[in-house]
Amino acid sequence: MINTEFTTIRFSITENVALIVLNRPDKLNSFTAQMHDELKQAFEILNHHVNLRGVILTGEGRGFCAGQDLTERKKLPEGHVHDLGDSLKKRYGPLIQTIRELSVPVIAVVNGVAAGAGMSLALACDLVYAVKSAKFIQAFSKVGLIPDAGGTLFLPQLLGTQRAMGLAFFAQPVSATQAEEWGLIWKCIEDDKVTETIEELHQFLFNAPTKALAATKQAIYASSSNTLNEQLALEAMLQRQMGMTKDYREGVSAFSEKRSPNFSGE
Ligand code: T3D
Repeated sequence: MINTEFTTIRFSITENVALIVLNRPDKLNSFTAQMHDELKQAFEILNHHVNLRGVILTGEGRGFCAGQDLTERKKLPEGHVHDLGDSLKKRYGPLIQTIRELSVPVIAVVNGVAAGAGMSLALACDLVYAVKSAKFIQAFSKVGLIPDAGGTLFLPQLLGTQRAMGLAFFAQPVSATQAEEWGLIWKCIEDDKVTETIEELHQFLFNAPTKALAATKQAIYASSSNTLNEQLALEAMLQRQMGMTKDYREGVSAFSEKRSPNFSGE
């Protein structure tokens, strides 16, 4: 087991499955510069970890993540402003891209409110589970901002233009059950099932055909900007690679031998 010491997150890798816990519960795990730095370091470790099988992301306490810590954006002396574009380019953008491009599944278990960039962070993950009491809030307009950290792409892709626009304009909370009905998230879970769900997802990721899931992720994300011909070509290229994996050979043998496959992620 790898357990790296951080302050604003907890980070561990067990059986090649990583768990990242956002850990500023008193401030609903809102993002600070330090949290961004620590997440960047954690994902660098993951990018170099051999035979990584997957990542689970959750939050400590009653919130998942309340977006940017607004106390870091206090009023500056006359003539000075915070360069939010710089913050997005240097911190939020790279984090979202890293999650999307990581070559293993990243699954969010949203344990409480996800607001602003905290909601975008959840939606950047490949699958989202959320406790029934969780709420998703596009809090940006309340502070005079636009949805960011990928929000203006994730929302219309998942919900269509009207719902995306309504949520962004009115910053109206969406319950986890509504989010599941709308297809914003994969599944709602009972509030007391966070630990159990994380354990089940750990087992799933540890036993999964990792390369196939990674290629699935790549193909599904590519589909939004591809033509059908391009997508068919991408599927052929990726399936050729899958046909050469140990997991494919194991899957076919297990089928023939009428037993469960024992995938190694190779
Ligand atoms: O700046 C850039 O780099 C650009 C990028 C921007 C990205 C963004 O995310 S902008 C949007 C920022 N987020 C928000 O505007 C959300 C602010 N928070 C809230 O609206 C509410 O806290 C919630 C609706 C999320 C939850 O409400 P509630 O009533 O359950 O909890 P609470 O009492 O408001 O919060 C609990 C504590 O967390 C409280 O601290 P205290 O008073 O007990 O010491 C509160 O101040 C703190 N907290 C919550 N969200 C933030 C926060 N502190 C700093 N920043 C926050 N975003």
